[in-house]
Amino acid sequence: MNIYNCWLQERIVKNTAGLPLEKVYAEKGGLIAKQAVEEYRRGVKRLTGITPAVLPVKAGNNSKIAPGVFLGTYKGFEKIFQITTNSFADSSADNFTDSSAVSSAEGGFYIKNKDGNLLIAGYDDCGLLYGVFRFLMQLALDRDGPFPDIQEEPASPLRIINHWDSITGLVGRGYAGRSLFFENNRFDYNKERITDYARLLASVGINRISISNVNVNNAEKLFITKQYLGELAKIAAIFRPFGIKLILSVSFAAPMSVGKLPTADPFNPSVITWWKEQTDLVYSYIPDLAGFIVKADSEGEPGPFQYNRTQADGANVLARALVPHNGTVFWRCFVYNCQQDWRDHSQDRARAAYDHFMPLDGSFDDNVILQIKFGPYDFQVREPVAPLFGALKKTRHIMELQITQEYTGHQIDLCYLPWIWQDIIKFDTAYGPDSRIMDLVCGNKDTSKLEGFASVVNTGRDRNWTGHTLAQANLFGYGRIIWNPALNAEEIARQWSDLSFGPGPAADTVTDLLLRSYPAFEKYNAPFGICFMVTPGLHYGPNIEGYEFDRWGTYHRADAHAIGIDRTPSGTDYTDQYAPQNAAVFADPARCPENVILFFHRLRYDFIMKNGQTLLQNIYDTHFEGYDEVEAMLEKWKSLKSSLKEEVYKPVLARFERQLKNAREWRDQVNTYFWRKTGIPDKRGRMIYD
Ligand code: GCW
Repeated sequence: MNIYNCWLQERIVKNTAGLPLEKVYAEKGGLIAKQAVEEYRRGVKRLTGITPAVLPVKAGNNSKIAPGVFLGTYKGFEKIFQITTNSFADSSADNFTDSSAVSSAEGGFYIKNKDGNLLIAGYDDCGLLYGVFRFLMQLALDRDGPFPDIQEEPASPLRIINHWDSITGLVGRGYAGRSLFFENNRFDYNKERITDYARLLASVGINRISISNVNVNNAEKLFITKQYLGELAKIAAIFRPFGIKLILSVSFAAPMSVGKLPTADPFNPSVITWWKEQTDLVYSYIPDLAGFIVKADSEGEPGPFQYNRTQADGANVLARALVPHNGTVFWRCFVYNCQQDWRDHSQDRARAAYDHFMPLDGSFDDNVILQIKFGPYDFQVREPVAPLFGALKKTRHIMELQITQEYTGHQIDLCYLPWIWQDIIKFDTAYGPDSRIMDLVCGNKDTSKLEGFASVVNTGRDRNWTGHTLAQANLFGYGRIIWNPALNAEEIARQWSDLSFGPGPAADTVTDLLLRSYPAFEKYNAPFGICFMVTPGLHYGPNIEGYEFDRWGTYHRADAHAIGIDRTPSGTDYTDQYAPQNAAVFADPARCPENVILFFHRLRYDFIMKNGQTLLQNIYDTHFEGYDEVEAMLEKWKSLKSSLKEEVYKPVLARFERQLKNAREWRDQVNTYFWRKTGIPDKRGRMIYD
């Protein structure tokens, strides 16, 4: 494994299917289609050593020419090979006016064996690009036997990466070195590296990217001005051939901070005009910009509340400026009171997103997309799925995930995230039939407004991109699972390990480690969905009462007898934000899933759980087990010493060693905390410190 190449390793494979790889016949196409041909050429060279000859496809009879691989579009191949693509969605995508509203047919492709040739066809140019990457993935997996026919369409039209990078070079919640794009208060990047990044992202289907933080600081506010637009246009140009469009983070108060107006009130005519003119300017530099992302009225960022306007009023003023350019506003729903008083039990932060946004369903313009964190809090190790999903009927929206391991071990601890994403994606919102997140995202866009996913990414300037080399699996897994939510975490782990290490015993071991990592992490972390027992600010390592008397609204309120917040009708009634069936399940401790039971209930420590043991004993047990698991994982990694290159083996070893220390702190601090509170010993007499 070469740590830089991630899942696009150079490795000679067998081509047992005997594919005619040497000749590639390419239909004439645009920028992205040309990139697809280039990716075919590079990929085949990387996997076979062959440099294919690129020849044009000729209309009419191709039977006389030497067999080869044909790259083109459904339409083209319909004529040449009489392949009908009825099974695919029709071209109704053309009816969409908004650049971010794509039908799921867009990006679709098929790979088909035909008379000794292999055809790779896209519904559109992006589809061809994805088809080529899918073909290369299959080739790299090096399976025996004939090459399979494959046909895919992305489940999620929007597959977005958000960077939280700052122009200073610092990456917000970044654990893989400095920014790939910025350093020292300016754009500073290696073009070749950004091209490689675009390739990596496109190879797993990413089609939108924002490169700077949603907290828009001073210099970043000027990204929408002439001072920086030229630089941004250059970045957009690197991503463009890979089918990835730029999204720009903007500040709601830009009319003041940038435009020097006395107000940013969305109803003020000069504010409306300012946004229009500024947006026109932005698009004169980047005509295919996907739109703006906005964090408003959240953790100190300005927003419409200041002017007694609603979130919809705020979003719509930007949306209207974007309409002439087919642009979209991605409006985040992370709106909550971060100045709470811990003494006040009447407020519940978990309710915030739904309370703010549900009453506005239907008030947002068509080119506004709400971006909603997957859970009601903030990317915790385990949270229930946020109740806006399934409930929103008239407003386009996407789900926000976090690949960067802010609360899940800082890319020091191994924590394979598709494990939890598959739970989220399979969650049934219980609004009628076919109402799991995966059904909603795949559903008819007239009835389901869930259009995809955005995720805060885990990459930086570290040579291996992700700090922890095995955290590459999370970036890969994000792309794969949102492309096809029917894939399970296990298949994805296997694919990633085989692609990265080459199929074989090392890949088997790595797959096993990935799959064990999330359950282990969850066990030694905050128990049963209680959330926020992390070190404040840093968010690595335990601090059981770190947020307990603070302003952030994330309390567990443990005393000598009980822990948790009653979010049922007898408490804050958060459960009522869910569809009735789910509300009933969550509100009933006997039926509530145990991995989130402490999110919904205040329970006594002697509450008996499904395994017949008390809650307290379960807390003790999981924390001992979590630590033991990490110990076993470390040993397992050591077994790979002789089969891996040092640059792969050693840094991961060092991380496992740090993880073990971290797991020990978690185990002992959590166990001691509850032992001190309750005075009830561990039934099995293991060591709990006083
Ligand atoms: O998770 C929290 C982070 C902040 C972040 C915020 C957000 C960009 O601690 O660093 O700010 O969420 O999502 O807006």
